[in-house]
Formats: sequence, C-alpha cells, structure tokens
Amino acid sequence: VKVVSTSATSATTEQVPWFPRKKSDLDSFAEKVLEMGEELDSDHPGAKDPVYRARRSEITRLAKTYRHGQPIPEIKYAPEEISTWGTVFRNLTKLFPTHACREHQYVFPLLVQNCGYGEDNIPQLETVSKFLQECTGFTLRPVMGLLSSRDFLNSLAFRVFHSTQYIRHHSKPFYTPEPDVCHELLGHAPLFCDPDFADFSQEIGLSSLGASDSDIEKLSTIYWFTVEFGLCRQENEIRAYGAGLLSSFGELEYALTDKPEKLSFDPSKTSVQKYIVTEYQPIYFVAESFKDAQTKVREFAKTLNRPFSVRYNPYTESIEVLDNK
Ligand code: HBI
Ligand code: FE
Repeated sequence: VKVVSTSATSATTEQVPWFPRKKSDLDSFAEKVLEMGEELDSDHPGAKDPVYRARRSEITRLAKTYRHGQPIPEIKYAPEEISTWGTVFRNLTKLFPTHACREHQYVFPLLVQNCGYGEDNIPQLETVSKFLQECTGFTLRPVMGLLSSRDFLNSLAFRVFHSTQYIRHHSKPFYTPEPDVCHELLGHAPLFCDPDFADFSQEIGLSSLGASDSDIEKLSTIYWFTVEFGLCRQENEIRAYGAGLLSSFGELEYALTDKPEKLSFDPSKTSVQKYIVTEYQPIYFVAESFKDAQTKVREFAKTLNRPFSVRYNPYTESIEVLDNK
C-alpha cells in the first residue's frame, strides 16, 4: 500500500494509505487487476477454450485503456454470447417477481424500456451507465476483472461502479467464478438506480478512503453481506437485493427458504462474520431499509481508526478531507 500524508488537513500529520481524491484518479486502477484479467484459472469453465480466451482478451484490452470521461466502448456480442445471456435472463426474470426487492422490481421494466434489456439483447454498458447517471449519479466504468478490495471500494466513494463487460463461458450458463456482464447488469445495475441504495453504497466507499488494511477487510465483509448477498425486510416478507443473489437462479431461490440462517444487519457483527465464496451462504443479513443500513454504516465508520473524515463534492467530483472525525 502506498502511503501519503493527508496534507490537506492541518492538524493531521499521520500517514494513511493513498486514496483517490478526484474521479480521474480512478484511471490508475485500470491495469491493477488481481487475477483472471488476462489469465484464467485452471478451474474456469473457459480456461481450455482458446476462442473464449481470445474473445475475453479482446474485451478486457478495451477496459485496460479506458480513461475517465470517455464513452464506454460498444461491444458487438456474438450470437453464442447473446444466447448465454438469454438463458440467464429467462430464468432469473421468472424469479424476480417473487424474490427480488421492490426497488429492483420497480426499475427492471424501465431498464427494458430504456436500456435494451431483453432476452435477445445484451445491453451496452454505456447505455446503462447513462441511465444510472440520470437516476442517481452512479456511473459504470469498464474493468478487466477483479480489483483489490481497496480500489474497488474506493471507487464507490465517487459513485463509480467497476463493471466487467465479457460474459461467462457458454458451457455453464448458471455458473461463473467471477463477475461477468450478466452479474453486473442483472444483479448490480438495477439497484444503483435507487437513490437510497446509491447513498448506502457511496457510504461504504467513503468509509474505505484511506482506511487501514484491517478496516478495508471489515468494509469488504459488509459489502459482501449487503451489496452482494443482502436480504431486506419488505412488508413482512424477506426479499433479495444483493447482486450475487439476483444474478444466481439457484442461490436466489435457496436464500429465501428457511435453510440458511438470517440475522439482522448490524455492521459491528456483519463486518467480522466469516464467509465462503465457493458455496451458497449459510448465513445472510437482513436490512430494514437502505436508509437504515446507510445510517448504521455511517455510525460504524466513526468507530474505525481513521484520523479524519471525508466528504464528496459532487460539483468538483472530488473528495474533501476534514480534520474532525
Ligand atoms: N472487483 N471488478 C471487481 N468486481 C467486484 O465485484 C469486486 C472487485 N474486487 C473486490 C470485490 N469485488 C469484493 O470482494 C470486495 O472485496 C469489495
Ligand atoms: Fe458483484
């Protein structure tokens, strides 16, 4: 971790991990992907398919050279890719009416109308990004693959969501070991249209700026149990809002049964809950509302050891560092 002084503040001279101060600083993350950006793990369904690998490289190369302010390159998806999307789309949309939270259900038809969501079309990130911008000011930014938790969370402070643009391998339409365009557009994008969810996500991002490694770990865990696998209470029912659930036919169904344990979302407990990434979750956390979750994260952030607080200035698209906590 690079370390800099928070020189914008007078009283604070402590050294804190570097963090982006303006939106264009996110450009420095473009080439720092953790794994699978260019190479695929041996257990990846596409690892032994040279055609798939070449296609992926073609798409990730564009993400690598993308810079802030540019339009997101259009991808002409091949019939086989569209067919994979269609399979995922058809199955998930069957479950949404009974399993997705109200915010997801509200916006999904609007994405169909305005952004080309449909069984026969993979929407373009640029189209979706513009729509999100109009809803909540969130934008998408193409990414080669997994970023470090720190970089990924930091970008949420700017209302920027890093999104992959390639699709999972056609041999396993219901499985992907990493984010892909189905996960981003069917799971994540609809929620970023909701103002309270957008505020909640940005709150996690703001808390992560200049945070210690152990606090990043806690915030990542909160992110995991909310933005990825969160459940919420709505009119005496439990519904899903986490993108990992909303983009997985099997786990979405399972999560609302009485098999897994369901605990109330409480950052001090949620942030230290152990989890597995390779199987369905044995435990989920239930939020009362996105507003309530945001307030709880903000209170929790005050308990982290960071000698300053931050504020996002939307006019300059930059972070202001404040002396007081
Ligand atoms: N990078 N591109 C990308 N997409 C994610 O969803 C993602 C990431 N890096 C880390 C991460 N998610 C989470 O596991 C948390 O650590 C934030
Ligand atoms: Fe995700």
